[in-house]
Amino acid sequence: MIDLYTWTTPNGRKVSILLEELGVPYKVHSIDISNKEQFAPDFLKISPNNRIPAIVDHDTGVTMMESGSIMLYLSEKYKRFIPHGEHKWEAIEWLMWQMGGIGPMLGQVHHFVKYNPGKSEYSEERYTTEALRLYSVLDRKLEGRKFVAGAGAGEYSITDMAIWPWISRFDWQKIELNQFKNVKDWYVRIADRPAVQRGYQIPKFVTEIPLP
Ligand SMILES: N[C@@H](CCC(=O)N[C@@H](CS)C(=O)NCC(=O)O)C(=O)O
Repeated sequence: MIDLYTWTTPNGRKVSILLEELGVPYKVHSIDISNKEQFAPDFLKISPNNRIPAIVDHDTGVTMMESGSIMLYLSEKYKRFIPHGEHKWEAIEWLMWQMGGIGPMLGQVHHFVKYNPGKSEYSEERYTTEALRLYSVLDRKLEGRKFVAGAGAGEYSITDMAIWPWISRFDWQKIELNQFKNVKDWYVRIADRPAVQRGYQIPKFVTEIPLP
C-alpha cells in the first residue's frame, strides 16, 4: 500500500493521475498548503523540502518527495508508462524539461498573473513570455504525434502525465489554447481518460477539468 501526501495542485495531480492509471491501491493524505500544513514537523519527516507531493511505499519502505522522482520510481516499480530502449531517455528528457521549465515557469505565471496582477509588470511580462515560449516548444514536439515521447506517434507515459496538469491551468495563465493546436488536441485526448478524470479530483473536488 502506498500513502500519497498531496493537494489540489499540478504537482500533486501528476502523482494521483499516475496512481489512478496504474490502478494500484493507495491512501490519500490531504496536506492543505493554503493552511501551511506542509510545514508540520510530521510532514517534514516525509518531505524534507516541505512540499507536496510525497509518498511512503509500505511495500518497499521507500519514502520519497519530488514529483518527477516519484513518477520514475512508480513507473519502474510497476514497469508501466515508460517507453523502452532509446525512447525511455526521450521520456526522461521531456520529464526533466517539465520539471525544470514548465513547472517552475508556469508556477511563476500563477503567482504573478493569476494571484498578484499589477504588482510587477516586469515579472508578469517575463513569465508570460516564457510560458508562450514553452507552449510553442511543446506544440512543435507534438506535431504529428499523439503523445510527447515514445516510438511512432508516441506512447502515453509519465511524461504526458507530468506536463498535462500544468497545461490544465491554461486559463490561469491566460493562454489561448486554440493558438497551440497540437497542445490542445493532446490536452483534450488526455482529459478524456477516466483515470485522469479521477486523479484530477484528488484529494478533493475543486472544479471539473477545464476544457478549451
Ligand atoms: N519540484 C517539486 C515542487 C513541489 C511543489 O512546488 N509543490 C507545491 C504545490 S504544487 C507546494 O507544495 N507548495 C507549498 C509551498 O510553497 O509552501 C515537485 O515537483 O514535487
